[in-house]
Parts: sequence; C-alpha cells; structure tokens
Amino acid sequence: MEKHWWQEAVVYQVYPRSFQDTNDDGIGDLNGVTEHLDYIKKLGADVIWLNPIYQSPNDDNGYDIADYEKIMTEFGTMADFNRLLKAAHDKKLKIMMDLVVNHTSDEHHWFVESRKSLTNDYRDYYIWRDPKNDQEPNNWKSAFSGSAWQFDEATGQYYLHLFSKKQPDLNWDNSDVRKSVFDMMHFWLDKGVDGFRMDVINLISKPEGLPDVKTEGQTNLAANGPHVHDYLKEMNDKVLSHYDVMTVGETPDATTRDAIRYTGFDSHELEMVFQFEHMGLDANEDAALGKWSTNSVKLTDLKQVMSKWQIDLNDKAWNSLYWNNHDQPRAVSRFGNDQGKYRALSAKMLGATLHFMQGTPYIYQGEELGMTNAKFKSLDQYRDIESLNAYHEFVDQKQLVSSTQMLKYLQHSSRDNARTPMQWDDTDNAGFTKGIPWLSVNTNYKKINAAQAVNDKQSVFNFYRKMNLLRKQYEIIVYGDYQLLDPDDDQVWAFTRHLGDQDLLVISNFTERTVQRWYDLSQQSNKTELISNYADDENETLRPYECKVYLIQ
Ligand code: TEU
Ligand code: CA
Repeated sequence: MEKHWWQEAVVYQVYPRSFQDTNDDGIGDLNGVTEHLDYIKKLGADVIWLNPIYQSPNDDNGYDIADYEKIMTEFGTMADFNRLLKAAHDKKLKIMMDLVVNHTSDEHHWFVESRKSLTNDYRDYYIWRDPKNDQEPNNWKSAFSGSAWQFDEATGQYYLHLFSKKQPDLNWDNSDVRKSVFDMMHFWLDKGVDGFRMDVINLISKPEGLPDVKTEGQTNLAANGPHVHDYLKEMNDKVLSHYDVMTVGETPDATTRDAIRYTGFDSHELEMVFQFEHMGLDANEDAALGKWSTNSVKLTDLKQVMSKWQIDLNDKAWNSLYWNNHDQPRAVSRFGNDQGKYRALSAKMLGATLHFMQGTPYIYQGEELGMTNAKFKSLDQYRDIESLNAYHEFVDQKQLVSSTQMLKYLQHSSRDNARTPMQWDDTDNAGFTKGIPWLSVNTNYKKINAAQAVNDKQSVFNFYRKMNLLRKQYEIIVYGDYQLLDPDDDQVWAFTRHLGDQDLLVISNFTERTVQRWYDLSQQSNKTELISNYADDENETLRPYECKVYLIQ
C-alpha cells in the first residue's frame, strides 16, 4: 500500500465570498480567511481548499477568470494573499488553490483578442465554429440553461461555452493554450501553494467533430474526451511532478473506471477526483428537469454507490470523501434531518459515516456546525446564475413547472443553500459582516454558530474535531479496507474496515426510528468504542440517527 501525506490529510473548503468580510462591503475576503486560521487549525484540518480568488467579473462567482495571476478586487490584494499563505504555512496548514482552466471569463485578454478577428493570434485559444444551416453548430446545452453556443456578430461564428456565455471554453487541443496554463500553474506553485482542485478538468478534451447529444437531459459530450489523459499526463510531466503537491480533479460523469485512469497510483495524472454519482441520487424523474427536485435520497442507493467507489478503487487509486460543497445543498438537509433535535445528531452521524470510509475527507465550511439549507422563500433572495437561469427556463420560457413548484426545487437543490454566509456568532449577520451581506444569512444563525459550537462538548464541531484527532491516532481509519454489511438494510448503514489484526465497525442509523441490529463484531469482548454521537452507549439498540464506531483488535 502506497502512503502519502495527502491520503492522511483532512481538507477544509473555504468559499471566501461567504467566509468572513473584514472591510464591511458585505463580501468575504482573504484577510477574513487569515483571521480564522486558528479556528480551522483547532478543527484539525491540514489543508485549506480556496475556491477561486482570481480577478473575475463574478458572473459565476469567480469561476469566470479574467486574470489568473491577479487577486479578485473584492477579495483583496496579492499582498493579502502572500500574508495568508505565510500565516497558513506558519501554522502547518497547506493551501490548495482552485484551477479553472476548462474556460476563462470573456473578459480575459486572450478572449478579448480571440474574438477580434478570424486571424488573430489568440483565435485558436477558444472553440469557434461556423453556423450549421444558420443554426448553432450542434445541440449541446449550457449547464446554466440555453444553448452551449453564443453567436459573435464581429466574425460571424459561434463560440462554445459549457457554462455561462461569459465563460468561453478554452481549446486544449492547441498546445499554446496548454503552455499558457502550465506557465500559470508554475507561477502559483513557485509561490509555495500546495496543490490544486481542478474545475471540471475532465471536460477539457472535446470529441472530434463535436457530435450532437442523443439523450434527453444530457447537456454535452465533453466528459472524459479523447485526449484528456494525454493532457493531464503532459500537465503532470511539465508541472505537477516537479513539486510535492496534492491535486483533486472535479470530474462530473466519471465512473470508477475513469477515476482509476485519472488517479491510479501509477497513472501520473491526479491524486484523486470528486465523483458525482452520490450527488445525483435525488434527481428529478423527468430528465428535462435534471437535478431540480424535492426527492429524498434512498439509503440503499447511497450505500450501493459509495460502497462501489470504496471497493473499486481499493489498492488501485484514492477516493475523495465529501457530502457537500459550494455547488451542492447542505449535507444535513439532503442526507440527514435538519429539523430540531435531530439536526446535530444526524450531522454527526453523517460525518462519522463519511470520515470512517477510505479516502481523503473534505469538510465544506459550516458542515462542521451542521449548517442547513437556507430555503429562501422568494426568487429575489437568490444570486446563483444556475438557479436564476433554471427558474427562467422552466417557469418563464418553457412553462414546465409553476413558480411555486420551482421555488420548492430551489429550496431543495439550489447552490445558494451552501453559499449563505458562515455563521460565526449570534451578533448581527452572524458576525460575517458589518455591511449588507451579498447573500442573506440563514435565519437560524442565533442557534447555529461557531462561537456556541466551539465551547459545546456535544457540538458537531467537537465531534468533527475528535474524528480528525482519531485519524491521526489510528492508521486503520486511513488505510483499512472497506466492506459493506447488510446492503439491503434501508435504515442502517453498517460497514467494517480491516487492516492487519484490527477491524473497525461503523454503524449508522439514518432514520428517526430506534432499530435493533446485531453485528457479530459488536458482540466481541475486545472492542473499544472510538466515538459515538450519543453521550451514553449502554444498549445494543440504535436510537434515532445514532452512530457508533468500534475498534476491534
Ligand atoms: O462545477 C461543475 C459542475 O458540474 C457544476 O455544473 C455543478 O455540478 C452544478 O452546478 C451542480 O448543480 C464547477 C464549479 O464547482 C462550479 O461552481 C462552476 O459553476 C462550474 O464548474 C463552472 O466553472
Ligand atoms: Ca470584504
């Protein structure tokens, strides 16, 4: 078994825009991250993943980059970043940046040049095509509604944008593009950053001829394209292999087979990927509505998908472990129970279920507090381009759903649920800003906030803190093999981990019903309870949302 620091690390994801504002403009900033490094250290994380902090018009909150080597004005200056990086390193915290190179902003000078003329030096930096029968070159859709093609009057061609029209796709088949990206990566790595999360990196190689999609609900055919592995091997050879860094590729639609090709211990491409299979289990039955639904996730489906990833990658590649991020609803609202007394219990149960699997855990800011979906009541509270475009497409343009129904879908699935400001304390705006927050603070901040949690031994925060400490103590938590017990049980998720002469037994009740379950391992006398989310553990039943982790040796 290979052993690397990034397999033993815990990552804390900071969405700077919503983390801490320090200059009262209602927008989080880099100095706000520096202010809370001790909080992240106390939690026990080792790496901080920063969502994009580069110069951007913020059409897609920084995922539309206009200059890769300048800091976004709203977030501060390069001096602020240098201070943050040094302060983090002084506290033995690593910084992983967000690499967004499938596309740039349309305000990037490469695109400003490229659109000037058919013969401009930068023309081939992007994907331009002639109209086909006076229409778009193919039927691909943008992830943010509408066509994936935008017609440009100046040169009479369309350009491809898998996301917003202000996010033109780069042409990775052009070696000049690859060189420009690799040079930029050296710029950040030479400053001492410790790795990259790579945005939709499996979309960078488009299929020859850009053929139409054939199935309803599929937006494009870019995933896992013909040269994606060539380009990642080139990136590894020319950049990554020269540094001791951690990489995680965001790979929508990747299978475990794809993941082994991207992250196999001998692949020399990436260390791990974010897979999306467990993020689609509550999608709408109507493919035209995609992720927009109010469906709940079936436990047997979740167990089957996550166990497949554990088994298929074991000894071949390495899993990332996440329940949520800045694109996904809050974990406790989607997979647990965010009402009343069950909220903290189920948030801890979810944490244990995930963190005792094999892989590198990612904690999204606020998950360690059991923060919940915001469930905004009116459209004007939303800011996310994906949510707003989906509303206008389904309600106004296509009349697929009523406004009331679409607002229910937004409450369940909108990315803004995860982007409400971090809840630091019970003062105005949860201590996030003294200004007007760019996105409303969740109304439950007086009850759910870091100040309360850090001092409460039974809090979700201190449960996550204890898990992070256990990870450093017991190698089996990182390297043990995974085995699912009782796949068909629709109330309890039980699994074991095995390493050498030790076993872990992890049992989680995903329901508010008390259940009786016996596991041979839990009858063994030589068991030690490592952690549980109830203060006492005197009986063999599983109370609502109860989780127990035993070490058996
Ligand atoms: O997200 C990629 C992606 O697949 C998103 O479309 C996501 O799955 C979807 O929004 C969930 O409904 C990455 C970034 O994480 C996201 O914030 C960006 O908007 C997107 O790429 C474009 O850069
Ligand atoms: Ca600010």
